[in-house]
Amino acid sequence: MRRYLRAALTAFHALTAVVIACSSGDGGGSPTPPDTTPTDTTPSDTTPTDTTPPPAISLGLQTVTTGLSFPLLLTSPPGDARLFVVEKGGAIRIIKDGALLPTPFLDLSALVSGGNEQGLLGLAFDPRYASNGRFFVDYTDTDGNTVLASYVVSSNPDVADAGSAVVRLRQDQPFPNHNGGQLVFGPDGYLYVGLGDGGGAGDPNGHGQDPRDLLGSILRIDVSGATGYTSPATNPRADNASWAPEVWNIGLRNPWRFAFDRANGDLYIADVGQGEREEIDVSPSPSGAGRGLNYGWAITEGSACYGSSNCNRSGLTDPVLDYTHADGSCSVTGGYVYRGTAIPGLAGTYFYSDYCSGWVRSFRYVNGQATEMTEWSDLAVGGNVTSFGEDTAGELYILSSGGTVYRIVKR
Ligand SMILES: [Ca+2]
Repeated sequence: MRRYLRAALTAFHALTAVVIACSSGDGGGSPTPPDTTPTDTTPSDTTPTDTTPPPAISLGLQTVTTGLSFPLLLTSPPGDARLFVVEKGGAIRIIKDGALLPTPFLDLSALVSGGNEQGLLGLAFDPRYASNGRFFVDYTDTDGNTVLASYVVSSNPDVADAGSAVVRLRQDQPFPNHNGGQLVFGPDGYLYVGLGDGGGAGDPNGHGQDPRDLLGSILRIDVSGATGYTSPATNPRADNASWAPEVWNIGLRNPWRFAFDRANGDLYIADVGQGEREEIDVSPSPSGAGRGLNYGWAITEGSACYGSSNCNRSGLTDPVLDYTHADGSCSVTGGYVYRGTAIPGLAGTYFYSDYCSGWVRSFRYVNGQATEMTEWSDLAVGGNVTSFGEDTAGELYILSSGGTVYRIVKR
């Protein structure tokens, strides 16, 4: 069953978040409610501006595996049929020929911290993984700081070499929350790294708007060497010396998943809001795929001024879509643009969710607008949605905090 989003927005979801890996809550190791800063601007949820009906497709969930511990990410090396699933506690698990392998591909549980928004948060396989066996992880270490490290596979293709760690980048985290953690290789071969604003409520240190530091940004770095990284000369610093060499864009609070449309290179970012609004940003490839953009935080939260009825929006890029917490939503979970082959009618459709509400929605980005905004009631997992996944064929998955991986299928 599918329905237009306008009607769906009236539904109330009473789910309550307790442990949120990506939330607007500002607690550390214990469950805390989201901090709410009052604002006197309450524009309504973004509503469809295009009435094109969504595709006449019925979708459903196919259970791939159960019993995982707080899965946060699913990905695959290029051309590899296996599914690699990141568990928050530090393990990377493999689903091979439909079966969850008992031995983790890699277990970093001794290295990671365990606060609500901490742990093993990101995984990306080198585009040349088939030949170099290299992959990258992002986690918060036992001191709560972000570590980006590379590893290589062992002689057993289902087990990584745990002794092969090369730390590429470290970032101090002033607070336990808002650690970002997404790692994605862009179509240009560079590694994109998501970092939140460093945490606390309302960005107390102003990292979101500061291009000189790495927090509140997506970074773009070259990790093709055996150690360290370099910053591409084509990064925004080329135009503005005040920007740190690594920084690709600024004004993000906690990008809980971003992805490139594998067909055209458009960048989709889901940025978690403070206490009022969740947003999706789409930055087309022909316009630079987010290069040098300022997504607004903490001047704006979603489409509204943050903490004020007025703000200076000069130079800010507004989201293509935002939604409020009115229905019990709390924290956006960004997904992927469907580019698989099993459901051709979904081509170009971007899926996303909300951690607390658990609904699954989609839109198609056309001419700068979100169109065909749809809520897919048959894709609701009945719990918290931590993340989406994309396999090498472009098929999409939904991950629940309860430990189940679902594949989106046609019914
Ligand atoms: Ca924003």
